[in-house]
Amino acid sequence: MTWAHTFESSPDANLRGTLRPDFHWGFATAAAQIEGAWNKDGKGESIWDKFCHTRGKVKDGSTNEDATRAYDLFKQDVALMKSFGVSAYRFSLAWSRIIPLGGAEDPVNEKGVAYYNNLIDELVANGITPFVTLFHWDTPQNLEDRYGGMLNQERYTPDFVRYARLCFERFGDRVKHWITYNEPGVYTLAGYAAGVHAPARSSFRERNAEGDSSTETFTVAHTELVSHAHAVKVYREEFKEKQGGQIGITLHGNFSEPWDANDPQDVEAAQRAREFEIAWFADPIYGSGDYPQSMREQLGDRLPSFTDEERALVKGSSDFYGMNTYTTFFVRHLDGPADINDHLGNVEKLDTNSDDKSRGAESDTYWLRTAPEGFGKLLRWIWDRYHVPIFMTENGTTAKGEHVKAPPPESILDDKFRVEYFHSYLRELTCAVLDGVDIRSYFAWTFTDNWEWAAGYEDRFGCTWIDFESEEKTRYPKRSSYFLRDYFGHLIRKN
Ligand code: GBH
Repeated sequence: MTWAHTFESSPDANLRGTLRPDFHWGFATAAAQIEGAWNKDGKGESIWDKFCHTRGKVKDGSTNEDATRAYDLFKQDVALMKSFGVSAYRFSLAWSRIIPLGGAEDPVNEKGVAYYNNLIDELVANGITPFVTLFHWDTPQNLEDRYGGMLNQERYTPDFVRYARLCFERFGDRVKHWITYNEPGVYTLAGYAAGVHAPARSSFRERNAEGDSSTETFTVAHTELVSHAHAVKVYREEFKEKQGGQIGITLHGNFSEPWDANDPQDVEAAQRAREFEIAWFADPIYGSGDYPQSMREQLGDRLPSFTDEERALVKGSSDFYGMNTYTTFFVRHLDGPADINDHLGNVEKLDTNSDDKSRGAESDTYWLRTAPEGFGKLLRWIWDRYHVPIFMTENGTTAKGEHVKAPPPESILDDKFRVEYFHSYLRELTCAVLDGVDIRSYFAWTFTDNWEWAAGYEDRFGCTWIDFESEEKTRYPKRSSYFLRDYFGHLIRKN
């Protein structure tokens, strides 16, 4: 089943050709969520392999041993993407597939390198531009065991830099768009503050045997920023000139709206929430060169300080702003001093505001609601504060009712809810472009249903439905794939 959409006699007619001819669109994925082959061809263990093999950690008890089998089926996947008319594909490399033990002195796994070479070649042969993320949360387990992973900035940084350099060397002749880290904030908040993601550390002993949410969270963030900057320095000094690519980081951030827009304390709280979530990483890179004042005030010495050398290295260390965003929350200020384990800026996150207005239609994921207006505001907030080109690197949704037995009926594949989500968000994106915001890509999250981390196979974010019961992980495109094809066909200017 395929679908075609036209926009000529719709309110979208006048948006035709609004996006630049070299605007990239496609899908984004992450290695640990799709590849499978978790221990095949020499791949080493990652912290997510360990996490999902630990009883009680993943909601449905599943592992990512097979996932969507993208490792085996990449040619089929590239062909499917091509049929959707994408111009680009954003995927991540599994560090422990390339360097099984992870460290700077550890051996390279040539079979792992070959897999990514084949994938990149297949993309290029099909006219699809690869956008490569070095790190999407899957730290080699051995580095965790050896010295505590990112808690040890001094030992971790050279290991990450060697991995990055190897990737530039081996893939940089064809890869011109590099992303160092995916969502460094989510990695540390979920892994070290809440303890619900790998490596599963926090102050909460009912959940995690070790950790300190009030300090480790910020230590790990600091390591991510500094190691990112070192990798970028290597790229700029040793590769950029001959390879001619760009390099940056992708930050996660939802928009925060005040619960009561007439209460100055809530207005301030919303700004503070954006700073804790976004400016935490973005100010050091694109702004003041230091953590936001609001964070320093609340966290004191628990927030690390940049040495002069680190500050100079981090500031300006991203050629673009990689943006992942999904939804909007209402936030209300809390009275009294912040909890020691607070990471939100002493606010409460709510689904409705003081007028009982909902933040948006419910998806199949508790935190995610369709909230396009906040997306439009977020784009302008980032543009006004940092003024760097924005690459949208993730955006998408789950939809209720997609847990059915294969083959999925047409009513399920006709995913109106997801189509409406994309349509409303892309209209906001286009309006922001018309207002002068420099936006250069859009990657939908995600290509196919996949292994959604600690939520297992329960959250289906794909624009293609997957039969996880079948040996071949049979792919069934949903209508949203064709909607994106047709809508971008309308929005992107043809020279
Ligand atoms: C992205 O992260 C990831 O990059 C991707 O791998 C993942 O599959 C995708 O989103 C979909 O989840 O504090 O209770 O409000 C998005 C990360 C997930 C971060 C939810 C904030 C907190 C929920 N977000 N999370 S809550």
